Amino acid sequence: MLGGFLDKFKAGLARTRESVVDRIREAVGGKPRLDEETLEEIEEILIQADIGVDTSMDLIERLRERYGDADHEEVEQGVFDLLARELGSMLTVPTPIASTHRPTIILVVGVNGAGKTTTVGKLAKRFSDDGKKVMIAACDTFRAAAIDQLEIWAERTGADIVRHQAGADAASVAYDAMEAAVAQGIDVVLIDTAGRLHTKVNLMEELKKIQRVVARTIEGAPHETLLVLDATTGQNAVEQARAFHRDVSLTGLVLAKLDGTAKGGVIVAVTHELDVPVRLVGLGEGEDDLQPFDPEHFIAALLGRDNI
Ligand SMILES: Nc1nc2c(ncn2[C@@H]2O[C@H](COP(=O)(O)OP(=O)(O)O)[C@@H](O)[C@H]2O)c(=O)[nH]1
Ligand SMILES: [Mg+2]
Repeated sequence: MLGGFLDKFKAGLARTRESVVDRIREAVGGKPRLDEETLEEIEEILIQADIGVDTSMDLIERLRERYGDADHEEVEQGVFDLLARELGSMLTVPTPIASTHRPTIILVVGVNGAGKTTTVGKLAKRFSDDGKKVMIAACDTFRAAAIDQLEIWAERTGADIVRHQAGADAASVAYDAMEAAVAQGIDVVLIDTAGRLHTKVNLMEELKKIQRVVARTIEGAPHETLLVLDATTGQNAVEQARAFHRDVSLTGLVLAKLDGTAKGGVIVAVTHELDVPVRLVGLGEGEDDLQPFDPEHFIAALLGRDNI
């Protein structure tokens, strides 16, 4: 099973790995030490993988200390060992997304197209497979198509869905979902939300209103407020996360679309620059393509190793 997770990470991070590993190997290419030019090249490669400028500079400093002055054997292997170790000390294993409360309320937020609805669908699958009674609240009332998309996920995963007409007040959908969840003994309620509102309502205000409604109805809710970030947007993800965290106080990040991007290093940047942990990663569009973020797998996949 663990092998399967690692394979998914490896497949998902293939593009990032190709650009990082192959290019570092080329830059180091049998040299006995890392001269300034080589260090600069490696820094450039790390920054381009969206590991973040500060983090990349820290890593380069470590490499310079270790391999900058005298000649060494096996520099190439040493560089990857050092990167794996340093990244390992930066990334920590997150708390799993659990359903410890009954009902557990999980609010999913993020900008348009980030992967919110897909993440809600995948979470519904995960909890249903675990034998939990799952309900989905369709609080992206902005477009009818958004509600239909969620309906398909509900059908696929056997989850209940609470929906109103397009254009309805999102907070009232949330309220109805809370009442229904309590009445029906639901274990987990997943709240899907809109990513953009160009009407009179401001997105953050709407999300705060949903949080208030939920908090009034269920003790301690929402138990999780997860921000879904599109990994392909690289550094922009960090800015988005800051803005959402300021307004709706996040408990975790979901890095969606980690597959098919060469910017997978962004996980390191968000971890380094924010105090919100990456809890889950999306490694594809399928219902089983959501994985808990495992730093060891991530590093192994990023650097093309079997373990760190
Ligand atoms: N490759 C890939 N595509 C994803 C992933 N998550 C979401 N998507 C796709 O991204 C697009 C937008 O997703 P959606 O969930 O509708 O975004 P939302 O607007 O935030 O609700 C859809 O085509 C999804 O299939 C992922 O982890 N990997
Ligand atoms: Mg959506």
